[in-house]
Amino acid sequence: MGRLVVISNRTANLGKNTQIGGLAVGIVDALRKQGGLWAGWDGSVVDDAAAATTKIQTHGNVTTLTTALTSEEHEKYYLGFSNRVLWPAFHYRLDLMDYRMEFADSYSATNEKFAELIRGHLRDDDVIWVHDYHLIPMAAELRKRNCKNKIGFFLHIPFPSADIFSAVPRHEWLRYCLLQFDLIGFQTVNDVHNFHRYLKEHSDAAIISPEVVRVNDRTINIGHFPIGIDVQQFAKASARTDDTIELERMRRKVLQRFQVISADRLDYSKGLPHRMKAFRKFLEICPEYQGHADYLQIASPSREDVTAYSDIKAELEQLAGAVNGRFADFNWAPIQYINRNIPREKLAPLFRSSLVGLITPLRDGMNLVAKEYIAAQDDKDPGILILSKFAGAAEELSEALIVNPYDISEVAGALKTAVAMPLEERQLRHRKLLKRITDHDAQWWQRQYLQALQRGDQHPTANERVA
Ligand code: GDG
Repeated sequence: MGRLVVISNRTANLGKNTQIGGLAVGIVDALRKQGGLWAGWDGSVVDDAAAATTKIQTHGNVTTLTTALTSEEHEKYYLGFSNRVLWPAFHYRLDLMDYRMEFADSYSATNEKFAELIRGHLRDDDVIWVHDYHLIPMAAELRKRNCKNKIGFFLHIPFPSADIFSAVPRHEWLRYCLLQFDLIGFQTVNDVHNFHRYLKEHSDAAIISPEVVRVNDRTINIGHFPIGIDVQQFAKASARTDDTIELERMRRKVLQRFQVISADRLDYSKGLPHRMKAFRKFLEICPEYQGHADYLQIASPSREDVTAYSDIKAELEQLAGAVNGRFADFNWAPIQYINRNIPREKLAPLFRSSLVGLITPLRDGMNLVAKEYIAAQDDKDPGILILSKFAGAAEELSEALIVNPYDISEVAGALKTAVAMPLEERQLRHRKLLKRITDHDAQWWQRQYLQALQRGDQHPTANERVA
């Protein structure tokens, strides 16, 4: 078997003592097993192309190949086409899409630059796995450079409905690029359906089966591969004692209080204002919980150079202030809002000490926080997950309280149900959820994907795979 080559917008730091989290877990695991190369942007921005040096670092059997973006690429490829066009559109926010021709041109040119850099490091038997919406043209660019390797793509964010995707300027070109991959992996069955429907309505691709599409002389495999987490690692981290969190937990116990927790990147797709309004509604309809319910919202800063992100930040600050102003007492404030990145080793025990995980994005490819919240629970006294039906995770996590995040009253009602839920019911739901995320963890995800990519045409049906 050849090496695995992963290409993603950012790479993780593989140096010693770094805590790897989120989607990097599965990727690192696959790279270490198979040995290989991880290529992407090093996170730095330089004034001009001459200053963008390539860095090659080796950690055991994994090499990272990274380079800088120029300020123009950062502005147009990264903030522009990736995060002002594709991100909002794929999250159903055409109103926030800000298309400019130079964004698309830079997106294409930057993919070309990465392909050119990576091509020189490829071997004939490498298997290439490209990640996410920043790099849709990567296979097309590599094919232009005579690369005949198996190339797979995995989309971490939702694939929107056909109408929405067809509203993205240059969607025909994006479709052409997607169809240069050998395997296109999505998070959910719903994403696969959306992609099929788009192909049926907007292309002459022949849909041979739910998993196989043919265009001209190319056969492309399609599948859904719900991403998972490292359940054991997260559970272990959650059980570690953290003095300040433990003290807070005991204080709440004495005062008969409980905590509701949310942790997200501060992104408009995560539905944070709707969530705060739902918590406010909960305090209105259940006045008996005033003085007893603590809502902790951790919102780590994200893409602050994009206007839509600074707008949502201001909206949240205003909302948290208004709710606290209305309900707080001298010894209690309902909302604790943290707009900072919290160390990973604190997140897990915070999840464990919270009675409710309130995860209600307006749209999300998967949502790893929902799975992390489950992994962190104490099975003797587990908390309850309230989950948006528009998170990809809702397809798997049906024992959560599934809600429509746009319906503030429904979410407030789910909070009421959650906090009053008997222990036996919480345990029953938790057992089922924990089993599901353990069966479908990060390793399972990368194995399923890579097996499908390596097998080519004959990969099993989605139902067989998930069974
Ligand atoms: C994209 C897709 C898909 C959050 N706050 C802090 C922190 N986090 C960590 C969480 C989790 C990760 O960041 C967020 O992952 P999500 O999946 O929830 O969301 P996105 O960042 O939008 O990820 C998403 C994912 O890709 C994977 O395919 O599920 O749908 O949008 O791991 O714990 N980590 C630390 N401090 C924080 O304050 N350390």
